[in-house]
Amino acid sequence: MTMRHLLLSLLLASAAAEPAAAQASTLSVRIENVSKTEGTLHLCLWQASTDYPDCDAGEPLKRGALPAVEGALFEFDGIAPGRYAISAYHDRDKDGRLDTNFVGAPSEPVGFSNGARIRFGPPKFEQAAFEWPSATPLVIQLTK
Ligand SMILES: [Ca+2]
Repeated sequence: MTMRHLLLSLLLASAAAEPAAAQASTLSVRIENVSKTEGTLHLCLWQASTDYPDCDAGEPLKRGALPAVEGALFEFDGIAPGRYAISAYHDRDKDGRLDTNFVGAPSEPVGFSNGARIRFGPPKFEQAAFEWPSATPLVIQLTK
């Protein structure tokens, strides 16, 4: 074995020994179009799930909450590379859930990653999905 081959073998061995978690990074997402600075912003980070985007009753990978303020930045720590989607809502009355009207449509502002929107129902995971790490900053626009 030549020195060059030995070095290459060592490099490959160390790369293979590297745990996948070492590539995990902090996923930052900015919430825009927050119309009122009262209440709480709720965020859910999902991997492919049929529960998407039900942040209250579903089982997301991670959840987060922070005070409602325009441009609020939330960070999900230790996110491995992969395909994800985020759902968010503004809990204006601070009752800890997304209020809905008589036809089941949200009566509090909601937002989805990838610019997905409600059209005759909530977006599917695939419509809101993005690849992490992302080359562009993640921004969610709330809409009522
Ligand atoms: Ca609420």
